[in-house]
Amino acid sequence: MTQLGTLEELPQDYRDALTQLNLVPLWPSMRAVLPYNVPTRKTQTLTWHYEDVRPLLLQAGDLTPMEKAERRVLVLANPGHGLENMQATPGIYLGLQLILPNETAPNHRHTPNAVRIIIEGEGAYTTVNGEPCRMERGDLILTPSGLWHEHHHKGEGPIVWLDVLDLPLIYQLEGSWAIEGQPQNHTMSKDKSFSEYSACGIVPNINFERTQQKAPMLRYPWQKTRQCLLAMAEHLSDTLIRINYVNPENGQSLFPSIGFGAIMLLPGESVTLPKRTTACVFHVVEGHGQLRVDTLESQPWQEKDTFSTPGYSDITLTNQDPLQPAFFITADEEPLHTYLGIY
Ligand code: 1HN
Repeated sequence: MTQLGTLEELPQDYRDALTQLNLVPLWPSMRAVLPYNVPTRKTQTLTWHYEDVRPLLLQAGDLTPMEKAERRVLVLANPGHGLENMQATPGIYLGLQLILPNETAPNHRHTPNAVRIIIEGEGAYTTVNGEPCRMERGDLILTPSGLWHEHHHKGEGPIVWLDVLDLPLIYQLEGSWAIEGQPQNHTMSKDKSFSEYSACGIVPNINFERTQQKAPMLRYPWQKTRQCLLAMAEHLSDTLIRINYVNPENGQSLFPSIGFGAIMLLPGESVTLPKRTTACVFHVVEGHGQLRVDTLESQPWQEKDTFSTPGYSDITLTNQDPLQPAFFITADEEPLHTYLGIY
């Protein structure tokens, strides 16, 4: 392993001549972009504790009316990527969004894909291309690239959810843009998780068509995911209880850019996850415990917290409740890594 030449070793007039022509010598930066054995990761292991963020989010409700926000969000920005870049991981944006009773976040559509994970509140729904998706704790509501979406809140008290978008990726590709729209009309009374996709392996006998749509199912109710994890846990002892959310028509990830999943930890259980190349974010739906990443000091997590972890790291999750299981919803860049052949 030879020591590569540095910028400082080059004569100043040579460096100036390069700069003049928008040229950069590779060798001084070679190891920075191509380190040996393990990639450079800017993603820091970091927990956003909901009890810390919630008061500031509610304060935003007082400070900024919906008309001045369009979307009232506090972004969970990983400082490793620079706060202003709004990245939780290289390709994932996270934000906590607040809507107060009787407010509406106006209709628009855009190129980035989004999923909302509902954290608190009742009585809100997102209308996606005419399909009203009820929002309940732990549900995933999809607004795929290009689909109209607007949020309504008819309940009492605030509604808060976690937005997960592939915005950093689409923005870097210079492909991020939006269109405003008129308020939507509902084309059905409930979303398709109540009808076409209410049960695995069963479809309606009439008016059901296989579809090539990007996301045929827009709402993934938490209660179904939870039941599925509990049922798996009864049959699979000694394995990690983990599921992937998929498109019900083709079994692929919800988006090409971001994969979603859920994990269940048995009471008192501690698991080290299989090491993976992708960074990952975890949202705690239920439970409390500790997170350990590589040699870092353990960090506590509890219900409604969200944390990020870099790829190529050893992640150990411990459920510290002796009686209750813990549940997480996860988002990662696995689909992209697989597509690119780097997973
Ligand atoms: C967006 O459209 C929403 O529709 C939330 O609720 C967060 C962050 C960046 C760009 C678009 C939403 C967003 C966003």
